[in-house]
Amino acid sequence: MTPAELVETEAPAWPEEFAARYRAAGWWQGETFGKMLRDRAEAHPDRIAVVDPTGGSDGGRRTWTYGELDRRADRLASGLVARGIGRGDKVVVQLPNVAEFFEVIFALFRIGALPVFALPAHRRSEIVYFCTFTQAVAYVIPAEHEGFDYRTLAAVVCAEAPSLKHVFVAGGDAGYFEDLAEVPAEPIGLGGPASHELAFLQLSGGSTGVPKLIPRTHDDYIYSLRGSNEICAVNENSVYLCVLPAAHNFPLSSPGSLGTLYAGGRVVLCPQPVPDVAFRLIESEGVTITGLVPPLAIVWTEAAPRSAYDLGSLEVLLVGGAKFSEEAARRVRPALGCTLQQVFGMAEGLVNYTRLDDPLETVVTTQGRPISPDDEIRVVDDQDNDLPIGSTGHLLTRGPYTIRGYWNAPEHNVRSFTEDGFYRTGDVVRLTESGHLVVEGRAKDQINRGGEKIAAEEVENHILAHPSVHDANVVAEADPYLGERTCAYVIVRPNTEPLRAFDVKKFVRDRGLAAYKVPDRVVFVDTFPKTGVGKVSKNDLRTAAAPPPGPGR
Ligand code: OOB
Repeated sequence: MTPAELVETEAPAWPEEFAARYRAAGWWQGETFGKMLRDRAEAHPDRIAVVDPTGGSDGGRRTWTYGELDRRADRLASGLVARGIGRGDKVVVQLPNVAEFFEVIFALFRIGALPVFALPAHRRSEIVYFCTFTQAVAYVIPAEHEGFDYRTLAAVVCAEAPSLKHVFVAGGDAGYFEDLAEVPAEPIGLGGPASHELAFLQLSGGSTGVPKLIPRTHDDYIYSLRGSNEICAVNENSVYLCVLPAAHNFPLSSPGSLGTLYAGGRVVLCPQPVPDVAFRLIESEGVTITGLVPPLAIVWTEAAPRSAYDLGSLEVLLVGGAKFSEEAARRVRPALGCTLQQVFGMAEGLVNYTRLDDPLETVVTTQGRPISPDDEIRVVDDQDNDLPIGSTGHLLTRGPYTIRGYWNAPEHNVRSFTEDGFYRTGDVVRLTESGHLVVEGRAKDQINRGGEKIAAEEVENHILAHPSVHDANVVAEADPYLGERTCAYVIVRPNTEPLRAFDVKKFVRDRGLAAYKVPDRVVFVDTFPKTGVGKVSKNDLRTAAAPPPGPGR
């Protein structure tokens, strides 16, 4: 099978009857990302598309117009094709918030090669998995970021992922690898993908041992951008500050940097999320809209009244990724002077927003309502029976930008989707009379650490690899800043070396797991509480984790 054919078969598509409906309704308009950038560049070549405040050769401000981003994408695409990268090939992209992120992804979109979006925090364990699972042919990294040398990581990854033929380094000394700046070549005509084909693979927050990959098409993702732009009033005058890691679905598309580029607006990349850096950029770049996870929103809200920077240009603050408390939500406008929009979204698709004209009570007490009239929402009990409005239950959803299955994961798909194609979100919600959703909890075995998702099973598997560990369970415990943090309960094997919490954390870190997945607290126990049928009761462990951190920390 050719890579292009694989693209069609590895990802469950929408049944034709649904696809036809979504086209007829005007949700899917046959646009691709490659064409979208070309159209904007032709319409307004000199308008600024991307501002990278520290990306210049002297570390100063660098801007790319739409015309320049378009030319760069064409030239890079051509150079990548010359290196054998073609349609359907996977390329793991692990870049921080730098302008090259957009050059790389639009070049790949033009070729019809698929970016696999990794986060800067990912390390050997995650990256090797993404590369081997997708048979990626290339890996794009910065030389260094936040004191970490990605070239060293790439050397290890290359040794373990034989499919990798290229490592491209964006910015800094490429060392043993290829400098991304030397790849571009004279543009060649590229056919590009069709709008119903896959655009990229996004990462799922995950609740299983290894992360699942989310196949998004041009049609479905661009619809989510258009819908988000309308709801958040993003237009050509918008200036979006990309604070969260650019590859994450929230800052990428809700409405995020891609929504802003779709609208012909300006994306400003924020190198660090701290108020001092972000507030300076809001003032100097005239930022109108940005998106934050709740812990950052709280820090910004506390810092703003004392800040000397003028935040007057900021019109909208989106907060999502984890539950934003009503109390914190109420403080946004008084402190930052802007309108709050809560966002409850998922990389698998469905995104809910409170609307700009919703009453304040709705904005501070709900997580919004879906983008599309064709987003189908079901709230069900444990047996999949629909519950009346106002009852709390499991959220199932289906719609024009929600995937019908994970990439290349038939056995997971049976569990994660109903037979008629509803995605089991794992979220426990309540629907209000006005059609807004309130997130009440979670049924999936995941920790939401301030918006960063951690699959308990993935961490447990790493802890279990320790020779002195008999058994391990990882659960969420309350954290005043992050909302949740991780607590690992560990049973040590008899007659082995004594273990300290530090040893467990170091062991997990040394196995190449992203730092945010390393347990915040490790507690040694003799047994785990059991449910009536003899399974480990994670609920009881969560309750046990409730007291403030003790000596195990
Ligand atoms: C966003 O996407 P993911 O894929 O990292 O995580 C999705 C999960 C949801 O299933 C839910 O459990 C949780 O994150 N979540 C929220 C939430 N927003 C996301 N839980 C409570 N309240 C919220 N407002 O996190 C994401 C994707 C697009 C836009 C916004 C967030």
